[in-house]
Amino acid sequence: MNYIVTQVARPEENTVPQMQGNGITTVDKAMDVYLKNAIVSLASAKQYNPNAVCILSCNFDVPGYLRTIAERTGIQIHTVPFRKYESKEEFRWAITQYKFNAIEHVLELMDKEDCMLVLDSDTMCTKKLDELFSEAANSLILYPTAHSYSQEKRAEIRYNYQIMYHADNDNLVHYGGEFFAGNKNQMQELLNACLCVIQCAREIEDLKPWDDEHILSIAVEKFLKGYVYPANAYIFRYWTNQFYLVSTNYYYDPVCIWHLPAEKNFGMLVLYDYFVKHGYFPNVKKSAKIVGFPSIQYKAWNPYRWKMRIKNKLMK
Ligand SMILES: [Mn+2]
Repeated sequence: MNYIVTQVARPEENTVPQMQGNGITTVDKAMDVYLKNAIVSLASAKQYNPNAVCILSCNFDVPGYLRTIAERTGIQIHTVPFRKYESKEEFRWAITQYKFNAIEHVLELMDKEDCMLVLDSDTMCTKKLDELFSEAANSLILYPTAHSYSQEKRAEIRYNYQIMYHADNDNLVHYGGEFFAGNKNQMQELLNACLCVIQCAREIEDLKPWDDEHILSIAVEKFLKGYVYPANAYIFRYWTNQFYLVSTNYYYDPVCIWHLPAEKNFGMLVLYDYFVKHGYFPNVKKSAKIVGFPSIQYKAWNPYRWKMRIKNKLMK
């Protein structure tokens, strides 16, 4: 059995930068957006993987109308409290630690041969996940970000790693928190390693604010180095706002999961409305337009290249 898991935790205050403004005035409104995102994530996964068990883990009561849509789609909503894996509440991304509670809960439901895929709520699945689960049956798969040595967040993780474990060097892979996949044993080992790192982090006062990506990256470096395979063939983090970091890999050599952090309150809601109206999601090309991806059209005649193209033609 394959489990696909997404989680939404309710904070005291809404501190996520991409959720400021745009009509999001209360935590309730922010939770509505997150839940609609989570329904897109799991309903799209269910569309292509009807046999997978899709679980939405929440630490609060889901409003009735969203619960109805989720359950009609075959998404199970599980209430899981948020305590054991908490970060410090004043940290801006502390709420993302909740995914460890969700993982612990789903591990209890799994048999030995089952696999788990854990996703952020702001993701969309566009293909069958058979290959991903074949790989996850043998190995832990995590998403290495493309951040260089001094990139701000990676540098903070390196700093915390040094303070916590005084390692020979501070090099480590910065793993994204939007994707975890593996079989039951591997996910349990990863969770145990993460809990060790969390307990260590809680005891040190002067760490940089830490979240799931700190914990995960440090846990792998310290305890699971060499056991992790990269998820880059399966997921990509697309920044579809002014920081326009995108790719045509939604179409060519396509990844099966789109992570859309800048679309939480935009394209993801358009996809949600489309799904509620039609009962299925638009095809890849239309979905790509909705979330603001670049065209797949190759521009053969750009002004910097035309001379070479004419020359090459004449040489034939
Ligand atoms: Mn995300």
